Amino acid sequence: MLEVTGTSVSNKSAETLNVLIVGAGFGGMYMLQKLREMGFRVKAVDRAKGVGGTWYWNRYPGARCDVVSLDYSYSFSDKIQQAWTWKEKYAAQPEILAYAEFVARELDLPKDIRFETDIVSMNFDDDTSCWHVTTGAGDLFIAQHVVMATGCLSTPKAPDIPGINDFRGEVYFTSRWPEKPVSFGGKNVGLIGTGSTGIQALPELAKQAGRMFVLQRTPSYTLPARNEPLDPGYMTQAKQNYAQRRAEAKNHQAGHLRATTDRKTFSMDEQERRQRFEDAWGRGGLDILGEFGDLLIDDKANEEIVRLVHEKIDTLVRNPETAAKLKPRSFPFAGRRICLDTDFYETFNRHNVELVDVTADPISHFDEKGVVTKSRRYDLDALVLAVGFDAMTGALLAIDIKGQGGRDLREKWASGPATYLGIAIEGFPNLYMITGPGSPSVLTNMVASIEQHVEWIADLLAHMRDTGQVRVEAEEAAETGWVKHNYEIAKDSLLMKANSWFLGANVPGKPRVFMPYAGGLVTYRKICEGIAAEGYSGFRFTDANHHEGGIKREFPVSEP
Ligand code: N01
Repeated sequence: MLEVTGTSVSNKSAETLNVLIVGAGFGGMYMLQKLREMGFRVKAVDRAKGVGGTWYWNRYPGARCDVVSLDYSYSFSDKIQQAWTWKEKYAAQPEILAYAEFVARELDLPKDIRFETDIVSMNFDDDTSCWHVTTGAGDLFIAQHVVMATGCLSTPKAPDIPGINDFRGEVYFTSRWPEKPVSFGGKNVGLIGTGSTGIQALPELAKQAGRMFVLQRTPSYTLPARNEPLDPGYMTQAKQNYAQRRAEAKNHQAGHLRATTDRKTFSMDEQERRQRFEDAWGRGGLDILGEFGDLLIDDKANEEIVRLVHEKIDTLVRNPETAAKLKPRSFPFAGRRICLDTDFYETFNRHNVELVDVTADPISHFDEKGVVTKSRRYDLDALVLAVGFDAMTGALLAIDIKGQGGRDLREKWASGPATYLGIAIEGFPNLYMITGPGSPSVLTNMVASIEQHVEWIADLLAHMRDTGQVRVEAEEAAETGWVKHNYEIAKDSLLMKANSWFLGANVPGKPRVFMPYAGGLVTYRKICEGIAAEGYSGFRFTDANHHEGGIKREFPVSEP
């Protein structure tokens, strides 16, 4: 039997690759296409039965992207962007999954993806500078490089609620929603979680449920999406102007088109300011952020937008007690990720919906029939859990990753993730992350960030091939500097003033470290380009001739 450091693998022969990609969501799909085009022998694996990542798993009713579909799509292929026609301003999950499947078919990706394959361990072999990667079924890949396209929000958070396993009714995780439609007709349904996911799911669940109990611990700030069908004429015109649209999006720190301004909130009188807020609220989406440039910087300006949201809740929700409970007060607007909704507040006017404030009346436990709070019990037929994710590090640390000299990633990151650019990790050579912690990722349009990372990693691998390098690793000083830079940028921002998943605060015991890079995608891209132009400063390379193991490893091109 073939033995891999600490892990026994089956005696099936190992598959040898230049690059293994873990994950076949938007990141893994593009990485696969890019490296295949460059002639690398590359494969991707994914635990799902198909492509799409987030959009494969999060099939809950109401799931929708809150970046406009024209921007939340690949820009790397004009053929693809011309061939695909979006139906809605903000695409719903089925449409985005259909898009991912369309791209996969167009590029013939599935032939190089092994689905229903979990990676459980990865060991770096110092002698050969290769990764030995083991699947849950005991199969082995030996790859010189591994790209982790494992997603930022892909590992569901465990619901830390006493007795939840005693509940005998139906239980659904929004992040692992069944493929077959679920019927809640006439049932008593409980919903836990009022972040982006719960806010999207509630209006759809409430339409079906007999009674709907929303167990809210912390209210979120949500803005009306004002989603609408995309007029075919508009779509045709948008396709004609795609190149310009993509170029403009590239110049935006968030990676998608959004109005920006230097105008200050208090540069105009109350009435004028109010009119601007009203107009932006009416247009929907994140337009409101383009009205004043200091809303997310200046505390007093931020209080103005908080006041607006509170007043809107009072207008939209008929029951004043319910309205009061729905008002976020414990953190600034955008301290946590802003949500976009369709009829979230209006749903509380339905006769079958009840808001339960589980901060005021905490959940004591679940029993087999339902949930018991300090003062009441709620018998339930079904429970929907929209409790979030072990974000950014969860999927990476779920795998037992041992780097150079057997260094353990879980130990290295015990007090929080440390990376260089959110792409590489000191002590873990030839390993790359797409949208890893320390990169703009979740603070931007994910597809834009993914494309930037895929292209940068591809260039790095091309550079290695061209210069005969077999090994690349981040230098310790570079990584320490990047971690410090990340902290300096985030430390005074509103993002530090809320217990958010950005900080790991939603997972008990997780270190409190602000994980994404808050300096913006344009700035970040320039830094990455500068580093590449300097011959990849902060990275140490080893060429084939100086490799300690003395190997001469080449990058064979794949067979036609
Ligand atoms: O998760 P969350 P999410 N008892 O962590 C509650 C992306 N996304 O899945 O705040 C009671 O935001 C928790 O309460 P609290 C987007 O980036 C994108 O909604 O901890 N409640 C909170 O209300 C988003 O930010 C789209 O007090 C418990 C909720 O569960 C990210 O995914 C759509 C609890 C979790 O909110 C995560 O959003 C949807 C407990 N024990 C999501 N444990 C797009 O449109 C947790 N909660 C692209």
